[in-house]
Amino acid sequence: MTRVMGILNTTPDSFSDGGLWADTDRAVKRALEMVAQGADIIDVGGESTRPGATAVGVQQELDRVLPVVEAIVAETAVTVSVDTSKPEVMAAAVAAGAGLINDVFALRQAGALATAASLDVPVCLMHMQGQPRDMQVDPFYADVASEVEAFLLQRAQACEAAGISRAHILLDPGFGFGKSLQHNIDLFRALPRLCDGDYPVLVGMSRKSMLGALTGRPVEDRLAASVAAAVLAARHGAAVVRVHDVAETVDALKVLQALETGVHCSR
Ligand code: 7PM
Repeated sequence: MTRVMGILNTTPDSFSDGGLWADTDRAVKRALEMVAQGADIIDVGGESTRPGATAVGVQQELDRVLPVVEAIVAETAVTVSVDTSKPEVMAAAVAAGAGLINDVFALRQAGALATAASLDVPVCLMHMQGQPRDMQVDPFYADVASEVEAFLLQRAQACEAAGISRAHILLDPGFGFGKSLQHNIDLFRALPRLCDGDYPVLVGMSRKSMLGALTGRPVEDRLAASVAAAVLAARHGAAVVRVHDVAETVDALKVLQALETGVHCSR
């Protein structure tokens, strides 16, 4: 079955001022809740790489991410993913027990590729056109599916040349990262081909603006749209879906699995 990666935000809660400890405690509780709901991977991010986010310094990202990674690893057997582009954060998070590096820059930042290769954990390579600050200004492709695939295969080659084993590479088309609504749709429809290649594919569409554009709903009302997208991505061959709503996605994937294969888990 397609595995579920739960998204964990470690940015400070703007409504409370309990400081780093309170933010860490809240994030760890949310991670444990997603594990109980069936998440296979918890993606811990310090927001430095989010589109439109203000850049976060290395120390600040370490302060947010490391205590959370340490606590999740101490309390569960779940795979912890670190969502970062900074080599210092990759190294420290893996030393703290993280088992996957999720980099929206696909290890293109200085030092990232060599550091990731030295850490011997799987890596997720995501496609993005441009930089988070300006990527949605005027995205252009002659053929989005072919260009994204070519980029991802080129980054996978660079990883293998740096010593990362083929079995440790995941590819991600990067929905919403330098793509118009039509680009995202065209890319999604090409998923069966991408997923049929040599690498497992991760798909992240949860609550994204393309789902807002398709449904007319604000971000807090995109649950049904997100679950529908996750199910169809799984149907197209995605190995992992990255989601906010773990319980609902796990239910939907169980139904897909049972109705498609005839095999159901009796409980
Ligand atoms: C604002 C806009 C905040 C967009 C957060 C986001 C992906 C990712 C993100 C993805 C992988 C979000 C995005 N998206 N990593 N990180 N794939 N591998 O919606 O699609 O979570 S940040």
